[in-house]
Amino acid sequence: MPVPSLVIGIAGGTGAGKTTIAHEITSGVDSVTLVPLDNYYADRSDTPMTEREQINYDHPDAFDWKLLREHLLALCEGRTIEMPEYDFSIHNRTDETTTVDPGDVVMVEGILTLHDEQVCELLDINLYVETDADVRIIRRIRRDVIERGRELDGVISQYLSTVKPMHEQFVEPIKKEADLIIPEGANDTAVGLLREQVHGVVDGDERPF
Ligand code: UZR
Ligand code: MG
Repeated sequence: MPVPSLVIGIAGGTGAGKTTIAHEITSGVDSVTLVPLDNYYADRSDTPMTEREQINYDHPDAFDWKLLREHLLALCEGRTIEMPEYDFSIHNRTDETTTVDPGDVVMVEGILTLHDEQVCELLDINLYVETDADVRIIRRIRRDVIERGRELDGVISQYLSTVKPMHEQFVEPIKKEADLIIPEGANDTAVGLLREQVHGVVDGDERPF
């Protein structure tokens, strides 16, 4: 299988607009492989549910970096992977995996995408999406309460006890690893410029970076 033309990493706080940016800058590209960092939360099959509920999912240790490195390297070398599938309602991987082929563009997207040095080495473009904390918490509440059916009180206390402090400690400093910082999530100018570059590289133009 051909190797990807471009490998992009997108980091940034919860609710910053990472997933939206990932889709918008690659819209119109024929083959895109999205690698959500959420799918690389560590396997918790041996941890009881009551303990799983207490885990700090915003800390780098919550992720299976080894598997992500292996999978990203495989995709970069043109190999197919069996991607784990994550179920937020059980705070664990499901028993299913998805067979994922390397696309022309590969995008890794998640709060701490730029945390791991070896992952960063495989990326051509490192992006950090920066959106105000008030906007992010509103989006997070909307997503968790309306789409994921969680209790408002639980979402707020999780935000204050782990999401916010971990953001300040680990997510925010990741900006240093970024090539570009995109303000206010999916802003049209930044998305437009990135889309142009992505399409250019996919169409065989010389890389500007
Ligand atoms: P995004 N998360 C959960 O709420 N439950 C889990 O089982 C696993 C992760 C949350 C995680 C983080 N934190 O803020 C968010 N908490 O998913 C990252 N607490 O996802 O980048 O899509 O916002
Ligand atoms: Mg997202």
